[in-house]
Amino acid sequence: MASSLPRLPIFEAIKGHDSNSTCIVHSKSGRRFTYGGLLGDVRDARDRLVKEGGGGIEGQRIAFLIENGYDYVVTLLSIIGAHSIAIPMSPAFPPHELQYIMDHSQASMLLASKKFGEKAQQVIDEGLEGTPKLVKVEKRLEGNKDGERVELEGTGEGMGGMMLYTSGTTNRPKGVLLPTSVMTAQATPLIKAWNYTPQDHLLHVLPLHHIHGTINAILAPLIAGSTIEFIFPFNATAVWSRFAAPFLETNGASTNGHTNGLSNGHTHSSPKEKISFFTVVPTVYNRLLSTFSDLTPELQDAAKSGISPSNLRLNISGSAALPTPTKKAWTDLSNGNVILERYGMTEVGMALSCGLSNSDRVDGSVGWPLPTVEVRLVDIETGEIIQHGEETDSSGRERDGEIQLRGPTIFKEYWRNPEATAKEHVGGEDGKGRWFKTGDVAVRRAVPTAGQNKYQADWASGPLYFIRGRLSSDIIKSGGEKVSALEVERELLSLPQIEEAAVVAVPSGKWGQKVGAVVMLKKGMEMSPRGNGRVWGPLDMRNAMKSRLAGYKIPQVMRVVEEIERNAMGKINKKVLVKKVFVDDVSGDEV
Ligand code: MLC
Repeated sequence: MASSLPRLPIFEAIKGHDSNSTCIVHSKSGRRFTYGGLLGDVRDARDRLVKEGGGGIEGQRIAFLIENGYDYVVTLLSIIGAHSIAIPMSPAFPPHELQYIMDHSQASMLLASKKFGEKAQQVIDEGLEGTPKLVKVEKRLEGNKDGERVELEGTGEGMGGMMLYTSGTTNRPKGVLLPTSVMTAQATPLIKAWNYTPQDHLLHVLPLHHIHGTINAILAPLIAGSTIEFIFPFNATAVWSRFAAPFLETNGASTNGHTNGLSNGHTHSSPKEKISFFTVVPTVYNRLLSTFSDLTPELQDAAKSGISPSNLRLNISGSAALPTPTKKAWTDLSNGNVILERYGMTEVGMALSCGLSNSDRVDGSVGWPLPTVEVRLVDIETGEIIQHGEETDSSGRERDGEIQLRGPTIFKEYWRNPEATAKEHVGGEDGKGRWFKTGDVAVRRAVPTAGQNKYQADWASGPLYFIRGRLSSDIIKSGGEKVSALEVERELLSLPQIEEAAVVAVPSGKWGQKVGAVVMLKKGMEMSPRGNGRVWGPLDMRNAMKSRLAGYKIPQVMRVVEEIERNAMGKINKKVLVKKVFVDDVSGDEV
């Protein structure tokens, strides 16, 4: 059996780390895995994959459903190690959505842990277009003992990578292909910008089918040699307890007072290292802030120490705009820890980030272009490139521009969708390559107190970027999840009760935005099938959508109207519609 892995930067980095240092911790069980064992496990898993695939599986798409933890990391890396394309899927999605991903990607295998074996079987049973092989992934209770013997060979790059499905301005999610070279290019600037080191201990609470949870919070820390500790699903009390753990008087035991005696005879004590790195979405900060007062006074004190700047060295927020009151409340609670904001997207990884020094974590700003990322703003009114120094118009107003990006961090293509790939890019007139059109709008503004730390961060200087919104009102960001209004409309229209539907972003304190639906019912279908003489309403809609869409995509609010207004072109003005129809909901769930 082959004993080598390809010479990819991620494997070179892992091989270079202290083999005894911890790469992964499972927070709940206290189970730990070292860098030394990781490569051996990746190699063995890769060998098994190749065998299951019957030989050359280079370039093949391999989907997987595995819980957050060591087995997920080994699986992801083993697929890359086979030069195949890894498709991490969300176990929270209904089979219907997973089936779409399997079919669209033409995946040749579906790997599943024991926990998600049944779900994987359901996906296969849905009747897929192809005949992917279902492969069971055994749980690893400890790391490989043979890790240091793994050799790296060859030139590395091949046809492998990762593909993430993301919603946008089309009615079906798109597969964003990130070759291994792009994955590395996305991860390495973060190590420089955020100074990831082997001393960092990251608390990981995010889903693992997104760029935030994978590139920022797995690949970058692994390349840097940091420790990643998983708690999933996110649970505010568990996270508070974990921040507090190193600072509780009753040390030497877990926060609930005991160690975990495991059935296999191993005893793992609850992790006690202080958390130095935390990267999440605004909704998670909101949840933590709103649950803090439920903690006991002892836990509150310890948790406050845990998130104070001298312990939690870096708290990052991204994937959606961070409300200033949330940022401020966190700074107050943590005794001065300022949340760092950055801007990214599945297609580009991270593009802009504030700097490490507190004066560079500017309110409302997502900072500067990260190393290697080229950014330009294209005036949304005139179509001109906004040159440096021309950030305001003749009347002194700031010019809104679409963010366009290029460089080694940009994705290769939308899978099997050359039209969308072409549509979202614009040619580079200077011959240096095309630009990706993000669809996000920003202004550039100098802030005299920021960007003065060149010795620390040469990239964090000059005017900063401030996000203003999106070009398309068909993209909704709810709790850091991106939702395509068109995709939800498509599913609503498949219901026998619905004649017309418009899906809109309803402002929400809890989620940033929540998904709202305005619908017209079909004549004769106005009554709920559940009887009681009730009119078909939001509960019926949510029930009907459960098997079709992931929970966060299902409209949280719905209004039935007699008519949905359209302009002469037949288009719905969603900005007007949402104000008119959801007027009461605008601040309905402020935290
Ligand atoms: C869950 N629910 C949501 C939701 N998440 N509703 C709206 N928006 C969301 N984001 C619903 C569920 O369907 C469920 O409904 C109810 O809320 C409770 O669900 P839960 O499973 O208990 O989830 P919860 O703990 O509430 O999750 C909240 C969350 C999660 C914030 C922890 O949404 C999350 O992890 N978001 C992060 C997503 C992320 O990683 N984004 C990065 C994308 S990458 P019901 O009806 O069943 O009760 C990207 C690029 C970049 O954007 O720059 O980073």
